[in-house]
Amino acid sequence: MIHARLLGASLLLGVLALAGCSQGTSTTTTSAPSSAAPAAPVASPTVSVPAKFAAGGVRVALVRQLSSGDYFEQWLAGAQAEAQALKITLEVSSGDGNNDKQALNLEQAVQQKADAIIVDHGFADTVQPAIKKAADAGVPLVAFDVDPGTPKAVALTQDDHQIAELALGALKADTGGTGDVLYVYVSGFAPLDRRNEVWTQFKKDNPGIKEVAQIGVVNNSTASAVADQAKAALQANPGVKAIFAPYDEFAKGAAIAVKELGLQDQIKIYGADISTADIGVITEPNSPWVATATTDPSNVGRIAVRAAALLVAGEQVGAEIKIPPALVTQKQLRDGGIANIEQLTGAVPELTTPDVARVPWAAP
Ligand code: SR1
Repeated sequence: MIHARLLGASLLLGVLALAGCSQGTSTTTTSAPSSAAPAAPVASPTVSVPAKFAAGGVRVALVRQLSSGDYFEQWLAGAQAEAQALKITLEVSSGDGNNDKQALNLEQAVQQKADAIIVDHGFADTVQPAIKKAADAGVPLVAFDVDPGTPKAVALTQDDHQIAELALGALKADTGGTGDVLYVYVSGFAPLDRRNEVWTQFKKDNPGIKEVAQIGVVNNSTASAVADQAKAALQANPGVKAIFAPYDEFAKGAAIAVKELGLQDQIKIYGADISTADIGVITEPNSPWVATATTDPSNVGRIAVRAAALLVAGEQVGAEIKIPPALVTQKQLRDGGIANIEQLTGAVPELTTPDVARVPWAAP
């Protein structure tokens, strides 16, 4: 902690903010990362471990809106792995899609004195009041994929505009910029809203692209709900040749629908996110899911915990951390014989970003 300031500005690319205390509710977890979390590369720490971390006395509350689905499971596995590496107790709660429950969990986290809070997704109107309370009380905050409404919280995002641009670039290359497209979207989720901004502009820039229908649902079984909606929409719009589904649960649902209708030769899917299960869907014979724009979700979870750790240590962190995605194609996965996330991050090393929110007293 003492020497970290010497390294702060030069080591951290664009990170970090403040300090404090609080806790979440429901499930309490620490260590024991799942097998989905990739091991961190080995390197030497450059400064001594702050006493509170060395003593294992740091508690970080992770307050989630959603927890089901590959993306959220991998993200949590990464956060848990990083917490274990930094000797942080990570106290995890989830609203399970219930925004009032998430707001209550956040209120409780503010009342119970943990050292920092990470808010993972959420709707602005339900989480911002408690975030403001925490920020005013000096609690260090990291807000992932939710507008915290205050510059006192570090806003962590994936580059959602780029995610949409990469996926739509692939869609345009394959369709020649013309054709009927089915769009999957639910408003209110900050990352989906940002991707939607790009889709809106894309349609203006490509008048040959026609959005014939918009579907979408986010719940505990998003993929199967989207599959049902997509089947109905595709039956009503037989000319569709592409589906823009910028969330992996959307893309998985769309793929189920296309396969059940036997339309694999006519329709291609352009998605977002990745998991080992997604790689299986993308690479299976005759799969319509041909491209996905993505970060490594577990890497993003790791970054959230590192940013919180830096704040607890009193380091300055930039107001925004934005993680760049990569485009992953079906061809690339098949040609490279890539069957899981570990192989993917080996083949696409830019998906791992150890210099973002680097903690100088820890091995990266
Ligand atoms: C319901 S919001 C789903 C998105 O959150 C994360 O940003 C993931 O990329 C996912 O697509």
